[in-house]
Amino acid sequence: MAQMATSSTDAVDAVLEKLLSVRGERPGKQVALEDNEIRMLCIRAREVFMAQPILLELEAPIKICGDVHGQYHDLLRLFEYGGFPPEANYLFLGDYVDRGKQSLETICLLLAVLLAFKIKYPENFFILRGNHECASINRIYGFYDECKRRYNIKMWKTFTDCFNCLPVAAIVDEKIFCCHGGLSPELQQLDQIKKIVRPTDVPDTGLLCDLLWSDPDKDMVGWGENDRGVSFTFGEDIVRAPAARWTWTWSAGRTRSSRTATSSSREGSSSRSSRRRTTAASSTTRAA
Ligand SMILES: [Mn+2]
Repeated sequence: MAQMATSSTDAVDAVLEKLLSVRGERPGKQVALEDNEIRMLCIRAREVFMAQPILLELEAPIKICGDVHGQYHDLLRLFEYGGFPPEANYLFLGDYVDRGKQSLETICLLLAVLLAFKIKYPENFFILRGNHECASINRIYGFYDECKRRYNIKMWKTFTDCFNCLPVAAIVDEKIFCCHGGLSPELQQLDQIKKIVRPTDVPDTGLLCDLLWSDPDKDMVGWGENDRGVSFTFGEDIVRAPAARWTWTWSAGRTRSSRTATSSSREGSSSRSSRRRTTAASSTTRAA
């Protein structure tokens, strides 16, 4: 017990080692973490999130990654390709759980990396909240079932407490705005994001909902209906309007929320997954 208390970093390292032990193994190979190891990750990561701003201010160079959705072996390959932290800096844009078969390994690896490098490399690794880091969504799309099948319902609730504290947006080098979904008709200035109080569920409407749910539409002018039944779509003119004040480009990770679950054996799919859509709008200049 005394050992647990004094060596929490060692505990994270031990979890990290277990999670990485399946590198190079067949996709689908599971990692058996202890119930208390996962709980430790959730509780400590929650503390880290609450100590961070809800709107992260980051510096380039940083690799920005879209949805992983429980495809753990794709995540491992992504790190192999881009460099394992802290060799490269990363910002993940949300949607770690649901759809794929290994949501638990996926979110645990991301939390373990976050914790392992927090002290030594505090500016190297960040994760944002996606619309699936929300109890009412991941109750339905796979994560709840995986928690219940492999551990227990209490574990799912522990993750919910952690997800409710995730940061929701980031700005890289004061000009690249990043979030899981997109813009909001309510978003007039970035300070509004900083005023969102955590822990929080994702509401059905409003600024937080839009940051996680809205979609760009190149054929749209202004704001439009979203066929997800949640939030809005928006056109290029909407991206350019706040850019007049903020001088930004814009990057979002997003996938459809009504498609079927996927196989975990998606070798070769990492860089061209139709389920990972990372958009970088063109740079705009500050208006006079
Ligand atoms: Mn998604």
